[in-house]
Amino acid sequence: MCYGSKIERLSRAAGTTAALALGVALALGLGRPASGATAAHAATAATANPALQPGIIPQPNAIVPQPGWFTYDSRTVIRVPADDPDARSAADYLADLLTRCLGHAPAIESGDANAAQSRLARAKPANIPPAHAQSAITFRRRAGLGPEAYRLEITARGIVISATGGAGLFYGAVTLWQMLTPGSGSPAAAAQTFPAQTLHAQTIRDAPAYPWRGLMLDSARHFQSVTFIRSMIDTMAMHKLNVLHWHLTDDQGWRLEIRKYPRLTSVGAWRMPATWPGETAPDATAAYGGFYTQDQVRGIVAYAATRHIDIVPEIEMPGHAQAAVAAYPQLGVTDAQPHRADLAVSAKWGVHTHLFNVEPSTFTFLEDVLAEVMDMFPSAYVHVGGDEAVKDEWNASPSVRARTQALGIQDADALQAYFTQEIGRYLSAHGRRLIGWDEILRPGLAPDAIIMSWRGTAGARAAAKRGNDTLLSPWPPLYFDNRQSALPTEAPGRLNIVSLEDVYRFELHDPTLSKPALRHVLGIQGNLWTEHIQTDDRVQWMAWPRAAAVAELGWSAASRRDWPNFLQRLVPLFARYDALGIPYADSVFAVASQVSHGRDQFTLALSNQASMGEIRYTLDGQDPGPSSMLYAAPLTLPLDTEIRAASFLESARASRVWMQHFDARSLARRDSHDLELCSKGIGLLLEPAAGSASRGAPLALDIMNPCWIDRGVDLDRALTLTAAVVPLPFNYEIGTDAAKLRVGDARSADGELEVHLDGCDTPVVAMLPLAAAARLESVTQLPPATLPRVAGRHDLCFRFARPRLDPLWALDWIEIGE
Ligand code: TNX
Repeated sequence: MCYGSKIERLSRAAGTTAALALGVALALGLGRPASGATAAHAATAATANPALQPGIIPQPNAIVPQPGWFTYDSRTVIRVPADDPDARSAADYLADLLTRCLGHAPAIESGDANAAQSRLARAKPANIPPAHAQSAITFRRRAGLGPEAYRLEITARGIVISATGGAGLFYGAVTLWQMLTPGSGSPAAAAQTFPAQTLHAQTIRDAPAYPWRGLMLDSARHFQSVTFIRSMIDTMAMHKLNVLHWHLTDDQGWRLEIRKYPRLTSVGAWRMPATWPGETAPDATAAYGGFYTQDQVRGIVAYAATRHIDIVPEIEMPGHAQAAVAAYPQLGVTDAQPHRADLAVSAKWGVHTHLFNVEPSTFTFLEDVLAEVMDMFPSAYVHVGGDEAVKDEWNASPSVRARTQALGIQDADALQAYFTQEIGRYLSAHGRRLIGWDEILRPGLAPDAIIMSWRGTAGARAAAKRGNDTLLSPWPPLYFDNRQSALPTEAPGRLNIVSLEDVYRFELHDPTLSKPALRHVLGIQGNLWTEHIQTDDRVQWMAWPRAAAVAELGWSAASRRDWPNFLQRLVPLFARYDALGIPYADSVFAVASQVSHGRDQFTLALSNQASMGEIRYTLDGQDPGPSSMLYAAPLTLPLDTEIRAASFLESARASRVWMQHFDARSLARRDSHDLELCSKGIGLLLEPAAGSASRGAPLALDIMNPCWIDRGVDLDRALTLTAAVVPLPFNYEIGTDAAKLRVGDARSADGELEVHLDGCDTPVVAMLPLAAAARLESVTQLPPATLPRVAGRHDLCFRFARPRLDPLWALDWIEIGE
């Protein structure tokens, strides 16, 4: 129902909107009075069936149905008090969203809204005010609510959004926008039904459970545009998320202009792409990077403030400092063994050993940096990282050891605690609070320091018990660099699956904590690490809707959270995303297929991750609609069939259309997603060089052991194996684990793809030399090999025998045919 840029939505069946709009309206008891429903009946329907309440995310904490209906139409106006810029800004925001979704902007009248409202309140029901006065959305202040709380009162006479704080007014606007866009359907259908929005009278009393509802964005590993950061802020605001934790520095890039130290960005913001030995070395123009100027940052911070989002900057120390040390080598541990002459901004992922040193001059540098950071970011908090600071260099350095001794400090871990305390003191003296990853939780930590718990929730528990404030962002459920499903449509990232449901079911409440300790839990945050997330669109795909689940965890009381109900509310959320052009993952409702095939036909089982709603399909090349064939049981179909399918919830399409053509060739091909990985070392979904981003599904592999298994292959006939492979740079810091990897077992200079029968340590039954692909950067089909004839079905294991660690080989697909 929202107007947006996406043509895709126009293809939705025209009937869908009407059916959904009607279905929702009736189920909600939101139909017009003429429908015959009594107010009392409608009220019971709404309370008795919470699953059918309007698609508000996060779920409000109290909704009380009232008698009557309010009609929102082209005469509706928005009223704001004359001298209340927050109310004006909330009204503008509401008007903008409604314009984009309903094609109509209510006029905003500025005046003494409080007085107008009390006149309205005095009017007796019989003495109905003139039509234009009936249809007003009024923003006004009300004393005594929390800073983010709001009240939304819908009566036949008008809508009043009241709050004590500006954020509350804004959140009331967000809720009302969602209530006015409850369906899903095409913009054309919305235009037909407008003006005809009827809302049941009700009172919403709402306030967040936690003050910190955050999203962390890593702009260091991959850089996102200023425009994108602003759009991310917009989307966060639509979910009542209120903290953007901005990860601005890391080993692979320093992204923030610091005027006193220009090399941090002239050097630290750029890195050469990873290559493998033998790959053509790129020239300097291939450098990857970018940074945010101070002016851009101030603009972003001010913009976020209008959306009631606090931006908390993160400057990593003492580890994850390679880019800074590359820019200013004197900040590093120059006398560590072996001395690193190769300092450049790293293009490798993983944990690096470069740490800041602990000289007074380095603290001066860090304080200078933080002074400029505090000048750009008015937030009460500064995040100083502290994670994964491996102490190899500190332990190996005579000068660091000498300084440690001089300070009377016991060991390298205690030295990091000292480091954090020094920086914390500096921040406190400037009125800011230090936040760090849970590694900073050490004896002597200042009581006002905040622990961000990422290695599970133990850090949060310990911090809260100790009396330190804490935030929950544990791996894996709140790590959005993990994929969301096993579907080949997922973006590159980590192979581990963190589904929407995994996020939603994350339990923030720790029953082992006492009441006073619980008060130290400030909230929750999803973390978007971007090692493998190269583009802005993919950042969004990884974030939404999982960050919508975070929003609900952080906002709604535990008693208001309900997974099936959340799924119902997701359908209109997806429609809003579509309309506003926000890329998102439909993985929870996307159609998944399982195929088995015979000679002339194949059998197809369909499902969705949510196991909810209906799957409807077509075989005639048309996109499925709510009255297309209903999938009930596995389908047996002839070869050369194209099938399209989608999930539907109450007649509304809940997923994108899945489409697949099945013929002998496609059925013979299995890609890395269809195969099983031999091990679970470091599972990633990767793509070849950045330029090949448009190829099909990313490559699924364990970088510690590139090896795949195809189960139950019928080898009764003489069969040929074709495989497509690609070399990838091994750009991972894995420390001493590198020595454990199996390499150097190749028979030729470039290595081979080996095929083993029923196991991976059995003798090789076929071998495909890699020479044909070894000097290319793209996916290459190798010359075919013949498989042995063996009776019955067998497992085939595919593994790469390679002379060196680098390049790392990935299998894109195999084809087994006659
Ligand atoms: C660990 S979580 C890190 C990050 C990585 C992330 C995902 C944390 C505090 N540190 O540096 O990006 O894993 O790979």
